[in-house]
Amino acid sequence: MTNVVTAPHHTDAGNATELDALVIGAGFAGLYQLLCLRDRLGLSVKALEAADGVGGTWYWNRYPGARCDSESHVYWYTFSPELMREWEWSERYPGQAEILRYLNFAADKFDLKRDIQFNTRVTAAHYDAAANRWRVRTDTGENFSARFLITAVGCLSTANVPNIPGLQDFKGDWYHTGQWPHDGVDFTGKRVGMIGTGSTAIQAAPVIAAQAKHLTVFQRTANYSVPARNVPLTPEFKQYVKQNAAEIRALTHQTYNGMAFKVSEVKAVDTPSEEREKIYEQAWERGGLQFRASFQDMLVSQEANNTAADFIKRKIRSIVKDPETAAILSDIDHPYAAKRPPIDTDYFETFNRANVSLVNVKAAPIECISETGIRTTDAEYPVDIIVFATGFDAMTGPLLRMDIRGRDGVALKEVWEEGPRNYLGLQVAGFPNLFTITGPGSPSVLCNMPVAIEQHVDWITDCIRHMRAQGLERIEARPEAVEKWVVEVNEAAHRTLLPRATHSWYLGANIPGKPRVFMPYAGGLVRYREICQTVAAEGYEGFTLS
Ligand code: N01
Repeated sequence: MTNVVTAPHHTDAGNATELDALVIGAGFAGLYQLLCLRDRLGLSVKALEAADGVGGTWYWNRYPGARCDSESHVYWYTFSPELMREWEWSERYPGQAEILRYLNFAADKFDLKRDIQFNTRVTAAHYDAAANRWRVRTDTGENFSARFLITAVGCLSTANVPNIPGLQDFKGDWYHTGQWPHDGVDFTGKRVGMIGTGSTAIQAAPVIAAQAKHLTVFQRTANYSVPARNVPLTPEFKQYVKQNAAEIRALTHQTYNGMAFKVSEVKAVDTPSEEREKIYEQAWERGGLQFRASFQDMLVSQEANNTAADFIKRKIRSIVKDPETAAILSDIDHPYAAKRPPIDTDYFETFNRANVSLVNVKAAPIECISETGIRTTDAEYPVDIIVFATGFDAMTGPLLRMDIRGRDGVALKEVWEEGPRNYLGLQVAGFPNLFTITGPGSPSVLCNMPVAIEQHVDWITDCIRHMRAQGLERIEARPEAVEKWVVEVNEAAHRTLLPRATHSWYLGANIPGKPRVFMPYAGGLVRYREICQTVAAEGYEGFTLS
């Protein structure tokens, strides 16, 4: 840690709303945390939410084609058998609007909205050591004071609009996919330029192309994608989910990433090529993220990974008719699934449409945005609408945009200057009673998020219950436990091929100036859950409680 600054604490706490706990955010994580603290522990608690409704990610990401990559029967809360019985998904992968309906349904069922203050963004949270309370300030000018502060701010909620010169002069309309207008965007008759080829762009491109006059996709880094094969759920499958909800839940607790499929025990490198091809072909037909579970060694052996990468690249070249476009799309420079692997509905097929073109901005980078279009170093592309599918300042971004300060006014920004440092992804040394749900250093984005979220919320709730039972008022990660955990997170990542995608947002590489640190914990949810359970069982080892 360098340049520790001391800042004044909030002292104007006189008019503050006093609470036992404050939750920041009302998405999947915030809603469940609010419920646990209020209804299970009986605390006075409030959630503050910047949006005017619940939903988090699914409130903001309303871009065309927005849909979850996890299958619906594992993308929900599992803490309430009743809720699982009452809700029924309609498709294999739930769409944005349906997930938002679901989260509203859950919030209403448990009467959570009465304790959520909407249209309220937390701007600062300072720890007051003398009072052992968090002093929280909002953009509405209100003050709150709470013993426990829990961030449920999401991992991908700080939109990244790249700083491309000229944007302010653009005469058309532009949108970031993560801040999409609620009444939609009409692309009819429009020339659209979309920047980016991540999961978002891959979902959006086919839908935009179907409506726009012309879609130009600006690709910097070519990306893999596997067909999603989305379908409406049959009555039989819905029945199966209802009858087996508990077993499905149990399975998601036994897998590396909280999905309901296990990774094959077979190694790609030990499988004859004909047999391997057959397995990939079946996985391609089945569709979805399960493709990466085809072989045990896919994410740890470059040789094994090459077999998957080659298979997908051949698929791209067989789908895309124009050889030059196919070559640019399949010129992928990182191991398969080392960046978050997208799944799609007709993404590569979209490039066979007469109204779609691809621009390789690795070869000729975007230079600026003019009044009428996007200019690269070798051409100008006139567009009426620009869609920034350019991702997020992931994981640390949503935390660091708040002015969070711990003991002695030390800013989280300073402590994390060289990358996130915490214990179990749950607590930062010097920031007592602050918990970060699915923060960096936890499995989070490498998992099916609701499973990772429930694990964190349950752990935090149990911890606070324990403290109250023991008459304890403060929990704080020990610096030496943080040191060890940072090493563990780093080593877990390097046991895999994940850090080899050097431009991925897992590493913070998409944000200029952001430290290159592999942020999520890659050791798997099963191992992580065990570690967290052991820590709690052994009296919260690595934490100081007082
Ligand atoms: O963002 P990304 P995303 N000039 O960062 C490009 C989740 N998600 O919104 O790779 C030109 O992956 C950038 O290029 P490069 C999921 O976890 C989930 O697509 O940096 N291009 C890249 O192509 C996902 O991983 C679902 O070279 C620029 C793209 O923009 C995460 O959200 C659906 C650029 C950004 O890709 C983020 O996905 C969608 C520039 N200046 C997303 N700046 C589900 O289904 C950036 N790019 C649940």
